[in-house]
Amino acid sequence: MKKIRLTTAQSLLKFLEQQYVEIDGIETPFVKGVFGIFGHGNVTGLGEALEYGKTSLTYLQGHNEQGMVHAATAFAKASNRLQIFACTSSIGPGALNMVTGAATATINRIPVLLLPGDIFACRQPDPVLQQLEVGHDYTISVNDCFKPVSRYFDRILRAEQLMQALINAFRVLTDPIDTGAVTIALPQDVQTEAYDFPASFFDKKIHYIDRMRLSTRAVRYAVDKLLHAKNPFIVAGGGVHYAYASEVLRHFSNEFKIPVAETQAGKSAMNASHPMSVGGIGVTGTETANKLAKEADVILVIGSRLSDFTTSSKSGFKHPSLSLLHLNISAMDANKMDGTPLLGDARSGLIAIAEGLRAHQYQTSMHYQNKIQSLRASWQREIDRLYQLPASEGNTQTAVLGTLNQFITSHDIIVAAAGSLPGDLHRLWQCEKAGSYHLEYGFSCMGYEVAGGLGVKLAHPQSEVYVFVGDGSYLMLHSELFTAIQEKIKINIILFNNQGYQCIHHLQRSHGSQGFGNEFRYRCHDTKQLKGNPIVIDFAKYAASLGAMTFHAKNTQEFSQALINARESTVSTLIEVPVLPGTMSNGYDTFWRVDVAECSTEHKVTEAYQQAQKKLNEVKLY
Ligand SMILES: Cc1ncc(C[n+]2csc(CCOP(=O)(O)OP(=O)(O)O)c2C)c(N)n1
Ligand SMILES: [Mg+2]
Repeated sequence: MKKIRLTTAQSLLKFLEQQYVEIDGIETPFVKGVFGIFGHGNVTGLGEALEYGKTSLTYLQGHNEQGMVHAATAFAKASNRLQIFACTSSIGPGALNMVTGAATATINRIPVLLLPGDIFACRQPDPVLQQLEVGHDYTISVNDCFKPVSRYFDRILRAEQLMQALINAFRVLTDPIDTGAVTIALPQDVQTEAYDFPASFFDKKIHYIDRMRLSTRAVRYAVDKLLHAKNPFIVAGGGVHYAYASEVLRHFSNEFKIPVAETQAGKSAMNASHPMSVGGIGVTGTETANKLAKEADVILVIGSRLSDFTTSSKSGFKHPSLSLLHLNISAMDANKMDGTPLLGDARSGLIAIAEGLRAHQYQTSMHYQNKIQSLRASWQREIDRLYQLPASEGNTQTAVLGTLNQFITSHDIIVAAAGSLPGDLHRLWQCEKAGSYHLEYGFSCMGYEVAGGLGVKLAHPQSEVYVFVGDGSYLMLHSELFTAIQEKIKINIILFNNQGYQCIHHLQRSHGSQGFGNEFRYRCHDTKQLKGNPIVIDFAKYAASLGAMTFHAKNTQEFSQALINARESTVSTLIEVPVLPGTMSNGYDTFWRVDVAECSTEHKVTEAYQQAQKKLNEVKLY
């Protein structure tokens, strides 16, 4: 047997280069590169392998470990999970900074390979700098925190273990059902140890992503349910994108005249101008979608995790004899809310169901179609109203979005994650091209936005990328803006400055609070609360100091000009727009369960509690 003598770190990189995925006959090299921040625990291990190993993998320097994992996650999501980045960190805090990123990837079912450094396997330098000492169990290190947030976890205690670990890691990373963060903890001594690896371990390997076809029984069942439906309704989730089913779905809904609503992950599967597109569903959904969902007798959920935001905390689907069908490759998702699983991928499943419906020349009634059109028209009027909402004292958030929606083209990609923007975008944003809307709303992780913009741009260098971010999220984490500047990878940041965590401020005030702890104000001496003057942060100056081209845009005119200048810029840009707090849009025909204190000295809280209790009666229990 031919052998190659390499360190664990060197062999790991050599293996990564040889992994490919293939879907529908198209082959893609799976690992694009490695993000890293060095320290003890990786600099002399993986660091040496990256420097001298003649690897073809791109190395990018990260600037916050969480940020680099978000960038890697956004890259993989924007690559439809066909390409990933690995992330290497030092031990201790460097490693743990990746845990939130790991959870974000896992919850959104996005592959990312994490390679945290770990304490010495030989245990001789003990305790090493940054080592957690667990007196009762010496097998534990901080990296055990990755276990619940990883879809696969391993720790390499001997070089030869790497082979089995990597085979498992790539099984999970390339599995569309099971994918998420994969963590291979690499003790710092083992990274540097050499082993005679069999040469065959480094042969090219293709991971085939075969489409899961619906059984004929399942197709018959779905067709029969839809044929007997009066008000059928489709919910399109992220699975539609991953299965490349957007075109098929657009044809399907048009042919049978079935309305399609989208989850945050599914949005842009339909084009907004499509006559059967009814926009976002659920807590952040449109009035059209939520009204239709309430009355639908058959709901076909395609590729969705069916989170509480989608189901309006299980109060959104109200038909007394509702049939809930799940077209999904994941049995876990397909059984949610006691629905009927249709196990198959979105594209082949829709094609099979369409054949069955076509044979019966099925279409929904004219009455239903007219209703859809009239709801669509009234929602368009609401979008127009919100997109032009004036305010004498400044900009409303929805009007700023209106300007953006007009300026941004279908070749551009928008990125957002947390705060009040995801709600407004899900409700109002009109997109035409699949993949032009990139929202991280599984974890809604503040700090994803800027890093996510970098990841999306790495996947789509030809597109102009626009990051929409609140001041709170930006303050929390924007380190990868520096990475974008360093790498001359241009992203555009639109920073909505409303001086606080305003969506939470809004949420608490609608549940009996006077407003507490959410605005960016100085502490007030009298009340001892954060009720003093607002704190003015010059975000444009702050980003300019990193090398970005920046703009302050006080009004629509300045904003429109800044957008034109930003588009022409070759370096990353940041446009800071002041927006009035509380000018986000509200919910339409929906409910989000946020439990309220059962007893309180404040009567507004007890009132809110009573109201919430009433609403709970509408929630279906499973
Ligand atoms: C990492 C993280 N911490 C806390 C939260 C809870 N949270 C959700 S939105 C939000 C405030 C966001 O503020 P900002 O980015 O300024 O957006 P705005 O609500 O003002 O539009 C908070 C604290 C979160 N989603 N993620
Ligand atoms: Mg804010």
